[in-house]
Amino acid sequence: MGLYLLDYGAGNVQSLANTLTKLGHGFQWISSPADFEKATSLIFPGVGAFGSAIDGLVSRGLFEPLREYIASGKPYFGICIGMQVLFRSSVESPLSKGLGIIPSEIGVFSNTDKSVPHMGWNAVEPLDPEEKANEGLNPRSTYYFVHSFRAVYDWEHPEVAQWAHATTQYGQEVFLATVQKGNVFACQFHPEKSGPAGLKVLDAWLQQSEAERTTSPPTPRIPRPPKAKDGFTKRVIACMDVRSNDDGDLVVTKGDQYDVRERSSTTADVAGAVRNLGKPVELSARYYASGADEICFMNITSFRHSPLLDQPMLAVVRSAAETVFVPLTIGGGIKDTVDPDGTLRPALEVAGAYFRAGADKVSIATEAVFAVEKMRTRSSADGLGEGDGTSAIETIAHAYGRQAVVVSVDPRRVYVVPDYAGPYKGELVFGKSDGPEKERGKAWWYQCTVRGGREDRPLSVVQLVKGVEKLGAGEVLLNSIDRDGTGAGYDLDLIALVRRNVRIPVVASSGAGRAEHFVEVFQKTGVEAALAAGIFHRNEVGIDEVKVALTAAGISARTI
Ligand code: 1PR
Repeated sequence: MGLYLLDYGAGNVQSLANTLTKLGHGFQWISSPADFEKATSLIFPGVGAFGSAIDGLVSRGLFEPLREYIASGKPYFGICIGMQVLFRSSVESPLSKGLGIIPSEIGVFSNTDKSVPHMGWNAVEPLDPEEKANEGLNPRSTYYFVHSFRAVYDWEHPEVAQWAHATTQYGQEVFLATVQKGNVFACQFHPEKSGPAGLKVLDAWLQQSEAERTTSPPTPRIPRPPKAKDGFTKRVIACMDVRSNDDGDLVVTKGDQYDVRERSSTTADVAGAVRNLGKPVELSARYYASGADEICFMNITSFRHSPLLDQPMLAVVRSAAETVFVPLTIGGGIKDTVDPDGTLRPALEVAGAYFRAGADKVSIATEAVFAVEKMRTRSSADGLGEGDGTSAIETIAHAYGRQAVVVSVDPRRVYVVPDYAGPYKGELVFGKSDGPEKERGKAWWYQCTVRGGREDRPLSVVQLVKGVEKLGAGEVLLNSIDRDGTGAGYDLDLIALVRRNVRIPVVASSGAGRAEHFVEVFQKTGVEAALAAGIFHRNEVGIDEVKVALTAAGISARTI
């Protein structure tokens, strides 16, 4: 008897388990249909794509028992897809039928006025602030959302409006952030990834007695028009490049233009030891406490052979996820690998291992370049080529949803004469006459590299990002080898070029040296997020200082 969690075998459910442990609530997993009988409260942390969630429930024989559990009036808390499955259907997977408890359909965000997926921290506005059961929500807080599909708030449709509990605005669209009726409460955001504010939502529900969790709202709810409130914030991300040092310890390191070894003081061209800036799990806890909106770990020696069984980064993610309740991205080595016994581990399985360890997104660099090169050999009307369904991007996005797939880009400038007439002519950026000396009178394009900048490829950054967007990536993490570790500020030309060419969110990276650089990149390029490494590791600028600078400049940022 007691609290059960439902896992249908996809995505990061470990984070919810960690959150409940942190809050001091015991739980068990639903492992067979019979467990629904024993459950007196149920949380369903659905992640991934609507269709794979439904297929996962059906193939495990859990779909009907779940519907019966909810119909029996016992308390239910759904998260993300755990909310969407309550609906009749979703345009994401037209052939899959939902539970049909809420008589409406999940639609898709328009990307004409904003990037999609809706990825980041946004405000949640309870429709009736007086309602007793507002489930720990604070209209002054923000919560972490990551989804492309949403339930529109149709307040003139009474059968749906009676479920509406709180709304969120993204661009011009107002959608259901939470639904509640009788024994059912569900949220589109991830409380387990929404820092202290999210933990409060889960705790508020769990602190109620089981009888209180089944209390109906005033019936019928009074339909209310949506409240206009754009509470979407810009994200500030801390990134850790992780590798073994020469003693074999896993450390956070940091390069200058991707070179992570100290320069010998006597002979400048002799490479010294790998720079050691701290331990990954400890640093991630520090960044969480100081307000990082997301945390990334990059395994920067993944170009070496790295079998899944012998992957120390899995342990790093597992430990970090025990104390860090904001999204975690893991990059490096998301590719087909071979175990020492010869067993092939496809990229999908590698990614799955990271999701089960506690990662929310995986980041793919080298394999993304190869996938786009391959797709460009298959002709298509849009000139981008066609995927064949086998790339890491396609297989992972299909199973876990595109929001779980980030493509990390490692471009380098290639300077050319201004009247260059080569294949990248249409993508040239021209140096300003008052710009840095080496740029004056020159033009350049951005070339893709693989294996951490060790190899140049015949592909431009524009070709790459357009290609990965088509293959199914949900976000671009845009580094710059020229700016990495320099503290000279972000490469605004590069970032604006990429922002113009895709509709998915873009994370600016490489070169941040001061809090003002974050203000500048948000004001001048319109990206959704900015990432830094060195200045945070060396304690030169705090994440809290960056947030203060953003707020002072009128840019929305999450405060804790
Ligand atoms: O190719 O899919 O296995 O992924 C490898 C990943 O490791 C890629 O995302 C690649 O960017 C990263 N990587 C590989 N080698 C290095 C290196 O530094 N030698 N790190 C490396 C890339 C860039 C960012 C850094 C920002 C901000 N480092 O991670 O955090 O540039 O730094 P700053 O704020 O200090 O300027 P695959």
